[in-house]
Amino acid sequence: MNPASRRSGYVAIVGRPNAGKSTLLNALIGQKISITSRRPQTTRQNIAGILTRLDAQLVFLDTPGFQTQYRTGLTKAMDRGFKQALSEAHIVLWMIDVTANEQADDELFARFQGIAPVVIAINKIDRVPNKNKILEHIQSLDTAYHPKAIVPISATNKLQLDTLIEALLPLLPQQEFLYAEDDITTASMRGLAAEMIREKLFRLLGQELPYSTAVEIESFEEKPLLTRIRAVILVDKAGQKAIVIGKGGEKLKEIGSAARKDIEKLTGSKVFLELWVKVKQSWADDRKMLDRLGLS
Ligand SMILES: Nc1nc2c(ncn2[C@@H]2O[C@H](COP(=O)(O)OP(=O)(O)OP(=O)(O)O)[C@@H](O)[C@H]2O)c(=O)[nH]1
Ligand SMILES: [Mg+2]
Repeated sequence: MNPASRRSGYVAIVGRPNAGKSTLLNALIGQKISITSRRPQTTRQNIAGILTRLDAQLVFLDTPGFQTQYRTGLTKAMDRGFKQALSEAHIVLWMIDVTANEQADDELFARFQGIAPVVIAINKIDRVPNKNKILEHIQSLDTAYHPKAIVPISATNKLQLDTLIEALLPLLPQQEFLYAEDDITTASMRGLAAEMIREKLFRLLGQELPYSTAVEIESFEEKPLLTRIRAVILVDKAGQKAIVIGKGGEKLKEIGSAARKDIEKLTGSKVFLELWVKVKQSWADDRKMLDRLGLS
């Protein structure tokens, strides 16, 4: 392929919390690099997933779900991540959950209108047996927002992902690839490990507790046969520490073992994961702590 005819660029995946943005990123890349859960606001920072084809490279930026209530330093940092991705975007990929009550979203659209071409992906179509309903959504979104394309997809079932990629390709600028052809992400293994642990907190802890937690990697030692990781789970209050540890340490064991399996897939080596729980009051408003977590 003549490099002069190559296309490449950034595609910011934006949408309301829980639309399926991170699930889509993983499906497109074919590997789990971004964490997902049934809870809204799982993603806290942008993560890039790189898809390289013979003549094109798409760099997808998964972003924190768009919200309007910014109370803590953490949620403000999440909004900055969203803005940062939009400032880099050559294309905005707007994901809409077809099962959500509100389809029209002028408030979100106003944030990226006019900055880059917009493609809408209507996600979770596997949950809508009535295809006419999907057609109606497409029509009303088309009339309201005039995007370059609207593609109904299912990120979990990997439906219509090729059609989505085909809709994005002609919108990329003609330029040399931005990353090496075999790169799949810009995130470090250390950062990904922290995220895999955080995902288990979102999936295995009840109620509001996951929102009070963060994960910091204290040490990360990568050897050919074994990766040794020591990580700290931060909680906001003393009472939460006991819940994360669980009776006889069972909960922490469950979290550690599930996270270890994911990290082993990423590193391709055996992983020894040591987990600790520490109380760090108001960490979500502590600038230094957010810095250390890469969230500022
Ligand atoms: N049925 C169905 N569920 C889906 C699909 N895509 C995502 N989900 C589910 O929707 C939930 C949210 O998915 P995420 O990928 O974490 O959503 P997100 O948009 O990244 O959410 P935030 O990071 O919180 O903004 C998870 O339980 C996914 O399994 C889909 O195509 N069909
Ligand atoms: Mg997400």
